[in-house]
Amino acid sequence: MSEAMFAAVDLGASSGRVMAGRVGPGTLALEEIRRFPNRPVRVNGTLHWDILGLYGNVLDGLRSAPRGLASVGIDSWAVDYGLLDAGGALLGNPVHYRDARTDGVMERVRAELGEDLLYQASGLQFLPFNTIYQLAADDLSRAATLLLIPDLLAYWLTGEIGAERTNASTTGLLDVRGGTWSADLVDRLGLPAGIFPPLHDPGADIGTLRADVAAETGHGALRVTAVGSHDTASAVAAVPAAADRFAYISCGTWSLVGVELDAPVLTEESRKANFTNEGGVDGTVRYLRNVMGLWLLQESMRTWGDADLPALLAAAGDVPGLRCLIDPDDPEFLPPGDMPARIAAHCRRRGLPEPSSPAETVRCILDSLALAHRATLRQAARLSGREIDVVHLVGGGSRNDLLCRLTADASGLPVVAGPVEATALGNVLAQARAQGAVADLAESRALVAATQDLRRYEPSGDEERWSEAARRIGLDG
Ligand code: LFR
Repeated sequence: MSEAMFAAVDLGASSGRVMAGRVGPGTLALEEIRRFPNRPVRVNGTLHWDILGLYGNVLDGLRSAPRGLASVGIDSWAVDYGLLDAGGALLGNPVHYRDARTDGVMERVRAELGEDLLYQASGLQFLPFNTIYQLAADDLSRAATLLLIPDLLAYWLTGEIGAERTNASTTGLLDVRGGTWSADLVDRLGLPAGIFPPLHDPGADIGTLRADVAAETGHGALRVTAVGSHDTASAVAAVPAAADRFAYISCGTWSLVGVELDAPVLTEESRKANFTNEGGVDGTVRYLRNVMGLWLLQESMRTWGDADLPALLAAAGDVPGLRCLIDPDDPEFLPPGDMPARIAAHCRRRGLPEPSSPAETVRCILDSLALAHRATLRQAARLSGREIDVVHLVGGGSRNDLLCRLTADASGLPVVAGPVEATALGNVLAQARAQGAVADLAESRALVAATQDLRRYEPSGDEERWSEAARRIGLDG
């Protein structure tokens, strides 16, 4: 097959982009068409996504994209949703998963239904913002349809309603074995069963652009194809791994750290370690845990105003390592707000040294993330039985040279960093597969490995130093 061009809409928690991807034999190239910030807005005390602003940017991006696209695919962060009324109109603005409306809800649902029942049904880790807890906190009285964010945008583009399976797997309401909505959980929670749309897999044809959208963007009868619409599913699909024995860290606002399996792990040990079995492309299982990720740095930067990131990272590289440490996954770091102050207070409460400058704070964040990566990689290997020869660190975090190096040193494993745009590449590759331009997952990954810029970091070998630091903050994995 000759070359084909696809558009990828990729919405992250802090920025979105529309990319054009060219795929052909030996070719995989991305061009950025439009990039825009994704800024949550607090209204009447509730933190919302600016969903119309995002959709407007998607339309602008498509308008600027080259003609002759074979299709467009959409992915975004997980768990969040919009509700439609019976006429198909959006009820209210989607709420941000970091909003406080779910405070205490997970604990209540867990107590009522039992942790084991929830885990056996959905295989999902316990995160306070999972869709299941958001729905338990929401008013569903006028809701006719629930659409996860990429499905909502696809609906606006095409008029077609559906739920893409990789993202649906993050709701906590998808049966981890059967891959269908869990009627049992829906029933036990008293949720209206009719709001959950028909499911489809990556590669499915969603529909063509509505006539008004086609006219507005100038794309005629452009097809919208389902991709791994959970951004992490798309990112993992584009990990340039050549064999099975790899782990991945999809590193952006979050670090998603885990392995790819054929079957879920639902043991008690896995539940207690809070590992998740999310759906990947081709029915694979993304067995992983959420590590707080670069959110700690992003939110610190927001507090510092117009700080210069490259200069700060260079300064952090000169700060002596492993002195100030935190447990990055402490729930106190989840909401927005003054991050450097929270980090200092976290250290103070534990009688640990506090960072006293932005450079020390950045070093503290990166050392601590490397320790959390190390612990989670070890747990993933132990709990799944999968041996790990190499760690693929993909996403925006792969640009962070210091974090890549620290992760290799901490884990004692080689780290292959890149591609930066793994999610958009995974999005494009799912579309290319639907067109027959790429055969399967293995061929997709080989194409990524052959065409994208990757860097390899060998571990320095000072394991004992990292083990001692991990013990100090109880992150020994
Ligand atoms: C990463 C991500 C994670 C999910 C979190 C919240 O962008 O999709 O996988 O746990 O955002 O949706």
